[in-house]
Amino acid sequence: MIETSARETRNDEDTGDAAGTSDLVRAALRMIDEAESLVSGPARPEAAQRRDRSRLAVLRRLFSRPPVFVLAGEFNSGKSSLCNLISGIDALPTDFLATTSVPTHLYYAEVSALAGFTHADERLALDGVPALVEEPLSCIRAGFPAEVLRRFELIDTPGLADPDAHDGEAVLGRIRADAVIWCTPTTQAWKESELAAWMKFPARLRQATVLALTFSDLAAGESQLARVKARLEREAGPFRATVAVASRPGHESGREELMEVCRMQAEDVVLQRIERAATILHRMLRAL
Ligand SMILES: Nc1nc2c(ncn2[C@@H]2O[C@H](COP(=O)(O)OP(=O)(O)OP(=O)(O)O)[C@@H](O)[C@H]2O)c(=O)[nH]1
Ligand SMILES: [Mg+2]
Repeated sequence: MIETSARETRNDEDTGDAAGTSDLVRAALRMIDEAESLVSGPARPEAAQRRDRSRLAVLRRLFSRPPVFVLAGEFNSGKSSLCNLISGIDALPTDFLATTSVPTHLYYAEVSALAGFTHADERLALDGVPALVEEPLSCIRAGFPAEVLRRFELIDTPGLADPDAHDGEAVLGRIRADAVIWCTPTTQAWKESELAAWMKFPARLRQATVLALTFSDLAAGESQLARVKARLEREAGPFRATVAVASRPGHESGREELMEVCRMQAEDVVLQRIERAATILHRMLRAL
């Protein structure tokens, strides 16, 4: 069952400030529309028009979805709990035993929608995110009316170094994302094995990584937390930011700071998309 909770009310604060980014996206889409009318001039050969229109359709798709953050880290590092905290919905099972076994993509939908996809891309209806996936699913897609998911989507992943042998690293390699939230537990932060796994990400994703120091409620006071954070900022990364968070119900903290950093990272992704679109449009229109 998908449970909604008091956390949902927190989404209110996430609604208003998406305007900056969506203004940019709207402007980019207008630019693409204008380019379409220019490339569709009657004097141009039909084949050239078709080719340019299909390129413009690819560009439009670039702006049809918000940036995607993948939550990565070792097993039991608090990834699913953090997904729930960010989205404000207790969508994902979190337990020392409820191991995430397939990537779960959370996106905005006006009405909640949940589906599993097999490796042959067959769609299976689900009535909740299962704690243990028995069908041979390759991923789960879960839509929720959580405003924050309009600004960026989240993919929860199987943990790395899992003794139950979910091949987390292979799964991570197949995921298409724009940015990373790497979860590392405060009490055992940033092990060699994490560094090794993170280094396998392409540079583009390493540069777009936010390090979430999870389980910060278990730190022995603020000073230990500050020490761990300072050590990581000095010795690990470089990351976009290092943010201490706690997702334990009733002891949550750090969500606002994490959201702010993720919003800025998501805006950077949108700006990069606009730059890419502008370069392609410029080339296309110069050739007219
Ligand atoms: N005290 C505390 N417990 C947490 C926190 N985050 C998660 N937990 C607990 O730690 C356990 C594991 O959390 P999950 O969110 O399932 O961890 P995960 O990384 O998704 O685990 P896998 O899917 O197995 O890789 C659960 O019992 C959570 O309730 C936190 O910030 N503080
Ligand atoms: Mg999990």
